[in-house]
Amino acid sequence: MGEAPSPRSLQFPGGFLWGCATSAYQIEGAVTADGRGRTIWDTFAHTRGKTYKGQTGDVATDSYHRFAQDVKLLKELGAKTYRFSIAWARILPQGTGKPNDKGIAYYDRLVDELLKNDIAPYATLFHWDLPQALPGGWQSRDTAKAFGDYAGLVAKRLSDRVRHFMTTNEIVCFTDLSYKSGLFAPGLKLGDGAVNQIRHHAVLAHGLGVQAVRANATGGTQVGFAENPRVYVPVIETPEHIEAAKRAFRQENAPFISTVLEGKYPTEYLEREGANAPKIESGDMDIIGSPLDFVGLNVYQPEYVRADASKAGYAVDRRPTSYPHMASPWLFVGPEVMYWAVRSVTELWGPKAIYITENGCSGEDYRDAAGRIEDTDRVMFLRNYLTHLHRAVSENYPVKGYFLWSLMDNFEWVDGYGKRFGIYHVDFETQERHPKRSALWYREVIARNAVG
Ligand code: PNW
Repeated sequence: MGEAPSPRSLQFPGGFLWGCATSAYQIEGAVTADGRGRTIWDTFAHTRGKTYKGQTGDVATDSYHRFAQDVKLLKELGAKTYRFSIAWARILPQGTGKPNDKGIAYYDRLVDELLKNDIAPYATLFHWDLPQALPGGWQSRDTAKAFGDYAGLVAKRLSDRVRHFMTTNEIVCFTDLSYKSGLFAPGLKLGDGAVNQIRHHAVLAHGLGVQAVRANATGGTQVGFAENPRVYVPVIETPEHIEAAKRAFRQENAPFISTVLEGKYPTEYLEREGANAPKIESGDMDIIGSPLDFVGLNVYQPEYVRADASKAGYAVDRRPTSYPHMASPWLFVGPEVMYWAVRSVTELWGPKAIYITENGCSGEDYRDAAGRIEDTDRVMFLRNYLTHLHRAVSENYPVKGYFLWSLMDNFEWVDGYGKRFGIYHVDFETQERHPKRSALWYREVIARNAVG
């Protein structure tokens, strides 16, 4: 009695891949260096009133110049892997056309530095920074085709060293948040028909990307995508609520992960959208449903669901106003979401492998007089989420690795530098990086391969 559970009881399997994640526009800066083309996020962030205090990714954490230092941070943690993204506009400044060798060279340097330090590179091909020059952006079907060509080019140049590619990051964010609510670049508010078509172009781009990576990569290269499905936690773990959670997961993510992993749009979605349903060309669904080597899940906040007598068979509960969240008001704390994300995807579609491609939280971190950053709220958050990931692993769900968002504080999109997600603190005046308590804690997790 009174004994704390031994960390050994929360041991992860040997070879579990611990890492951190970032994305290009959020960290690189150097937006005009070496021929990089303009992206829709450059334009958007420079448009008055779009981001917190008008902040932009012009400098960010200056990782274009400081990548070697960032790799040192990863090394200090003992990280086995690093998920970063490649800026399409560095590789193809106009989105299509002639490759920019200087842009590719940056990723050569980054990848070589990672490998020199025994850190496995996991590269996302598109994390929202769409080249501005592509006419119509994701409204155009040609953008999907352009993405496929870009993906093939990157695979050709990097797959001798990068063995894992993710096509897209969070399709719902660069479609719905960008073209429906207008919160993200390019900030449009289009109608349902247009939005469904944009979503179609996005899943098509993913599929073309998968095929292009396969066609151009050296053998053994794995390809998947990183999605942030809405995840449903059964209010009580009874068979009827568990069944409700599974149904909700498939229906509420219908045009995204469900369509990709089934290779067809769920009928209920097409019926619901009626005349607004996407126009599909012959062959599209086979491309969209291209088999994947792994599924990446970005896991943050839960939804609670219960069984219900309605036709759908489930009802999503409204969150009480007292429900706790982290510094970002949308980031509700619900560690069980980690387990249910993995279990729902496995039960619905049985992917070969799952990675948690993002998980982490914002906090109002500050350096005290002694220079310490005691982010005990983040440690609490991570410890609890990882405990539930451990449950998934110990029930033999095929989770192979975990990427903490984020390695360091960075440009948090519309929240600018106002929301800090890093386990390393960044002083944006001096670009100095300092470990927060959570970095020291994560280093222990990695060293012991266990949550403690
Ligand atoms: C993810 N939401 O975005 C992104 O992949 C990262 O680039 C980002 O920095 C990180 O999470 C933290 O926000 C999200 O509103 C953006 O639920 C919004 C939401 C979720 C994830």
